[in-house]
Amino acid sequence: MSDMPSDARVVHHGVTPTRRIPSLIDDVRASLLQAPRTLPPKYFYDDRGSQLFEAICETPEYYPTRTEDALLAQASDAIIARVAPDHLIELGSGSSKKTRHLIAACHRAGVATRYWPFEVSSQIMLDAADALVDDYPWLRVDAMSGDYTGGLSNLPLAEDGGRRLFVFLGGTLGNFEPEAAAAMLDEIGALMNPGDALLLGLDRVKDPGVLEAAYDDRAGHTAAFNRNVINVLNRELGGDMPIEAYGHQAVFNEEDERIEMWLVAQQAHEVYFSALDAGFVMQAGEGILTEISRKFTRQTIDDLLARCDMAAMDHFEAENQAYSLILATRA
Ligand code: AVJ
Repeated sequence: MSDMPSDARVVHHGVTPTRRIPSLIDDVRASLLQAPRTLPPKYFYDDRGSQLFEAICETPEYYPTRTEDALLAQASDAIIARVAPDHLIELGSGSSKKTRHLIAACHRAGVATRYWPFEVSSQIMLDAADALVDDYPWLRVDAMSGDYTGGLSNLPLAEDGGRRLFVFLGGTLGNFEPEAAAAMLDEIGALMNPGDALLLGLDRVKDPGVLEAAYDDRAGHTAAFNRNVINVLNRELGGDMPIEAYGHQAVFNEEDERIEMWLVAQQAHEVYFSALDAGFVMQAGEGILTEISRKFTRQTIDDLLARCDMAAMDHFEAENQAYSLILATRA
């Protein structure tokens, strides 16, 4: 595989949303000022929140990240042998730590793929891209900055007929309600030509005790991660939400097969946001749903794919069916 001059090897693209992405003020007006109170989980990830998430991934209880990483290390050669992608397009690539398994497999197989990370935190993405092109002299990275909840149809993907492998890891699709998850897969499907594939990482249903512990680790990182969103609201909206008045709760909702993270008011209090010139009264015991993390079975995975005209061509499972990597194609 021919080496490329370094300077052309990381290209940075800004991606314009195809639809308006609600602002924090929009989301607070729409879903926090009145009951039932919810907040989209994307607001967890300020600098402190991202640090806390890294700490969560190191806890003994939170198994998804390390389990997916180990499964990728095992399955990457088979995935690359099956797809041999000309383009590897990743949604929410973060630090691309896990994707390295796929790029290393391309290297071993002599597949000179082109890597297209799509990430909202540009600096993390560009730093990862620089490290990758240092390690793989043949690799070109087209780093796309933007928010995938704003739509995918503006992605500047090469229209060269090359085979595409879309990658969506981390179980993040589990944070979407069923409708939104299907809409997301439909958008990815619209960019898939015959022979293209999607690699999806999804967490599996298991013992509720194991699941609840994974979202309420003994070190308290998840509780701090959850409560940190109050700091985000107060800082960004000039709020006076009393963080000490909120407890962290993680419950496995058996009916919907999902973890629910809640901030629960320990005592009644008023909240006011100067940026909105509005507020609300929290009752003692009242909760704010700050994240859902859906857990899947083989059946619910196949149902979700079928609903989006996709089907699994390969399904890699971790030990005890603890986690799944699905290689899907358009049906
Ligand atoms: C990274 C979004 C997949 O839902 O498991 C970790 C985030 N929340 N602990 C998940 C998270 C609480 C995580 N995702």
